[in-house]
Amino acid sequence: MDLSTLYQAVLGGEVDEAVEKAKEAVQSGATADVILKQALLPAMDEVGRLFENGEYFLPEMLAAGLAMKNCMAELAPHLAQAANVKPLGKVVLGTVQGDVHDIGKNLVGLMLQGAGFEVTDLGIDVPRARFVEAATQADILGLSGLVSTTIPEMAHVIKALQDAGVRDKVKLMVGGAPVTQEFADSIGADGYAKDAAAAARKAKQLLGLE
Ligand code: B1M
Repeated sequence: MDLSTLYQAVLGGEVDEAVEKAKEAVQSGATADVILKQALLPAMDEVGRLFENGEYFLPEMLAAGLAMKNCMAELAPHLAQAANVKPLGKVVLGTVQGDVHDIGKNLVGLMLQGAGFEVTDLGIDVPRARFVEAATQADILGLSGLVSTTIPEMAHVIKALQDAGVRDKVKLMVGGAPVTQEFADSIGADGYAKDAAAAARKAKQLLGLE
């Protein structure tokens, strides 16, 4: 299956065209994994590159992001088919305060669901108090951040958990493009995952299931 037209449609922010191509790709038998790896993720990387070079501006990045999100909605049922009936554990996910990126977080959520976790998504720009509130109902708290100026908020969330006396009740996983293992260690997170597949593996490890 030639996925280059899907790639081009996402890159160009042509939402309807992209969704159409994503549907065609699914119908032709391409797996969600292949569609992501060969078309959608490379398109987002290219958008980032063009933005960095000043060839794309916010509206183009927004349109491409929207196209990507709509395509992911087509893939979601294929990514989130959990094999287990009883959830492996509860994960609460959110993008930290000040940050509105959610495509990667949503993908992480889908992969976690696919791996058998129950996932609650708090959305974007989540105030630390919301994470603290959620901590008592979760086995794992997952923080996502995409901008280097917003990821320090992750340390503030940990401090807020400590201040509320609930830090030890929950495992904390962090991720997002500027996040590294070193950063995760430096703020005292329990785990870091580079991508959505790694996040599902890390969640199992954190709960001693792997
Ligand atoms: Co923005 N943006 N953006 N953006 N954006 C980036 C991140 C940037 C790298 C682009 C660039 O300059 N090359 C850059 C950040 C630079 C930096 O600080 N290092 C940037 C910037 C600067 C900005 C603004 C500040 C621009 C402005 O206003 N001047 C602004 C920020 C607004 C804010 O948050 N306050 C902004 C806005 C936007 C849009 C709204 C237009 C849109 C977001 C739409 C949306 O998310 N709904 C957008 C987009 C689309 C991007 C790029 C192009 C694509 C991001 C994406 O979805 N990638 C991005 C460039 C890039 O990434 N190459 C860029 C695909 C996604 C699947 O990958 O999100 O990395 P990712 O998620 C991965 C992993 O990181 C990991 O797993 C995911 C799946 O494999 N992961 C986790 C993520 N969360 C995890 C959590 C985990 C574990 C793993 O555990 C809990």
